[in-house]
Amino acid sequence: MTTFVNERNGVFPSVCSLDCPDQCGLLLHKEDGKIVKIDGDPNHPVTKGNICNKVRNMTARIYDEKRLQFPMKRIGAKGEGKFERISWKEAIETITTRWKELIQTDGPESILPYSFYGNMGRLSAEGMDRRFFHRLGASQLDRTICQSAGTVGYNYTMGGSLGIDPEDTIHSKLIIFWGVNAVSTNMHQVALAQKARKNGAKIVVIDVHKNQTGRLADWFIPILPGTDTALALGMMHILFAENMVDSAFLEQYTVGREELREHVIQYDPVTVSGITGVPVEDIYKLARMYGQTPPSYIRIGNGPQHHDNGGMCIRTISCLPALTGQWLVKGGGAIKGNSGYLAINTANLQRPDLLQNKQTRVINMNLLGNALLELDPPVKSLYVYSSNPAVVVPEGNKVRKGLEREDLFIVVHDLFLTETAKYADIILPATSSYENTDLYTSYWHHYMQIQQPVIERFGESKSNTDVFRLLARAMGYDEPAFAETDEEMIASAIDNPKNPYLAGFNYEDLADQQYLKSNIKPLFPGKLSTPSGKIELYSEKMKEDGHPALPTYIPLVHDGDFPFLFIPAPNHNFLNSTFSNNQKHTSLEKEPRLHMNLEDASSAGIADGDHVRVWNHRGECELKVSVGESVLPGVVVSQGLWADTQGTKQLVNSLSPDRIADMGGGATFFSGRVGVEKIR
Ligand SMILES: Nc1nc2c(c(=O)[nH]1)N[C@H]1C(S)=C(S)[C@@H](COP(=O)(O)OP(=O)(O)OC[C@H]3O[C@@H](n4cnc5c(=O)[nH]c(N)nc54)[C@H](O)[C@@H]3O)O[C@H]1N2
Ligand SMILES: Nc1nc2c(c(=O)[nH]1)N[C@H]1C(S)=C(S)[C@@H](COP(=O)(O)OP(=O)(O)OC[C@H]3O[C@@H](n4cnc5c(=O)[nH]c(N)nc54)[C@H](O)[C@@H]3O)O[C@H]1N2
Ligand code: SF4
Ligand SMILES: [Mo]
Repeated sequence: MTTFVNERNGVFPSVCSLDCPDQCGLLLHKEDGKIVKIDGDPNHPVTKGNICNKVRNMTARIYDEKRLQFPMKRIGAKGEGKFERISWKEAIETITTRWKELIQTDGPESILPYSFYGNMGRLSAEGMDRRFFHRLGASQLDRTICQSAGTVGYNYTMGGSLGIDPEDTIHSKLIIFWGVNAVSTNMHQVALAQKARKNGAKIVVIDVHKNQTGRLADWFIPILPGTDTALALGMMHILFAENMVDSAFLEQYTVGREELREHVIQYDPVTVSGITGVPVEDIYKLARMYGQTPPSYIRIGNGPQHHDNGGMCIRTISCLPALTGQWLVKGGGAIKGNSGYLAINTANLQRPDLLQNKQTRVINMNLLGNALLELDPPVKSLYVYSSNPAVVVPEGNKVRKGLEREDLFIVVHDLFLTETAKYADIILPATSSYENTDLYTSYWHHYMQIQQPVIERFGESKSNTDVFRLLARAMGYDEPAFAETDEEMIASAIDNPKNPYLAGFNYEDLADQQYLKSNIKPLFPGKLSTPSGKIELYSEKMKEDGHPALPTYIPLVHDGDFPFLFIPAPNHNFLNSTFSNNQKHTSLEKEPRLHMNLEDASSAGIADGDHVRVWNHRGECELKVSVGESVLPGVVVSQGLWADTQGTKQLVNSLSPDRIADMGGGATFFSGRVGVEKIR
């Protein structure tokens, strides 16, 4: 095992553990045992030494005086935030004693793990934890909060999370950022696009908000939320009508081209303009640009799929490159997500066999509020790690009401006393990723990376894998799966005979080289994992699953008679709710804002800088308004998951719906409606 912990001074390789597609290579500068500076690793083939401000300022977070150092137990009311130090021994005993009782009285499914990718390390996020809860027979969590609707939609068309190599996008001549705030959320894609632009490429941004990404576009196209499917269908209408499709590609590599050609006749530009708010002439201009500018590349973002109709939307957009045959051109095609290339051996890692074929219930993480308040038989214990559900989950008021339940035994493992941790009975301190060994696989670029521990564990903090090893021992689980070291877990996870892109990968090479690129090859010529082996413009499978077989625009669900569609998107200096409790990062971000169109503001008597109440049938927030032209009339946008700095008044998820998207059990954060009024 390699570790740099004992070296007091020097520069050590690392990888960014945050849930961000770029997964940068880092260099940690150590002085006297502490990290004093974090840089990008110039040797990383894609991220090339550049990193974002969030992580440049990461030392302010990992050495924040608020960081948790010891296990604690609650001594105040739930949510109040009063705790007292206890030992690890007492913490583990309290947890496992309660769980053993619950297993006797209520059964193992009364226990629910709740986690996401607060640390993208595969061992931390889905390793020993999964083994443990499988062995216990706990309720299973369906981890649907992020990209699942879009992933399922993309898979109907393309058969897997496979796009192009982002390194090839420097060859693109047209780059469409479609519902992705790439300047904040995928900065190295922007750097590649800028390179392409120097060679003459045009950058088009399609978004509901002219944010920093829209501002750098050659052409920004504002669109009404939840209507992108219609825009893509309008483009198809014109591509077919004006014969800009690649018939040879369609014939060889797709199914359903004739059905699609007939089907899109109804999506004429006038109709599509009425739905999307995009002017007719712009729909023509976009379609012609797309049809006549090879190589064209679409970076498909998470925004359009966080809607009621999000799965179908991504399914539809992902048909476009096939129409123009872009998959055969270097720098042409799309990326929604690329995790398929680095797919590891999850059976080895997560050991679902430890469930012994028990059919335990599965709970959609977007429905946490319902799960805690309404489920029968009830959830009696919640174990939260690598996630902050009190802030990030839709219908936040329901979630927090559920967390308040006196009979719910809550454990939270985190680096900080998050909003969620305030409700815990037991709090466990977590290490930062720089203190652990872990395996990282990007969902955008094609590199696998390793983290070896660089600094000592902070206080008495422990990694996710170590906590689950302790819990397993205290529960009396003696399977060898719980004795494996982190290195053994990485080695067996990399060994995935089912994934040809990882052929030949092994632990030794990874530890030695730090970065390993998957053995990618172009998708075409080749056979996809769709039922037909081709790109499915028409999908029989979708019909079986209850969806229209052809790409179809389905309007958002009616969400009450409130005048505005409310888009609570991520911001630049936080990562979801991470950093919202670090002074350095909040001061960079200043304060949460509500962006509102000038027309709407004037008719409501609201001026720039006013404080407004934003409300609906789910809850309310108080925000400061930015009046301008960055959103269309009828749309309001707030960026960032601000933690509770002023009571619950800035928790935007108090307003977002917990309806489930059309596919993948996905979230619909951006399909809620609100009213806005000035606070006098
Ligand atoms: N700085 C920063 N980086 C991050 C994150 C963060 O919080 N902050 N979060 C990370 C995570 S977990 C993820 S999943 C990714 C997400 O990153 P992105 O893929 O960029 O997704 P979002 O930021 O959710 O939304 C992208 C854009 O979609 C727009 N949008 C909303 N609804 C619609 C619509 O109906 N149509 C169109 N065309 N646009 C729409 C929003 O205005 C926003 O600009 O970023 C990761 N990186
Ligand atoms: N309104 C609105 N809500 C959203 C979104 C949105 O765009 N708008 N985006 C959604 C999306 S895409 C996502 S992915 C989710 C993300 O939601 P979460 O996964 O909850 O993400 P974070 O808020 O970053 O919280 C991660 C937590 O994990 C902790 N953590 C970090 N590393 C470790 C570790 O190694 N061990 C343990 N035990 N803890 C650790 C951090 O300190 C932090 O408190 O939010 C969703 N919520
Ligand atoms: S958050 Fe993203 S851009 Fe910033 S250092 Fe991490 S991987 Fe790189
Ligand atoms: Mo996400």
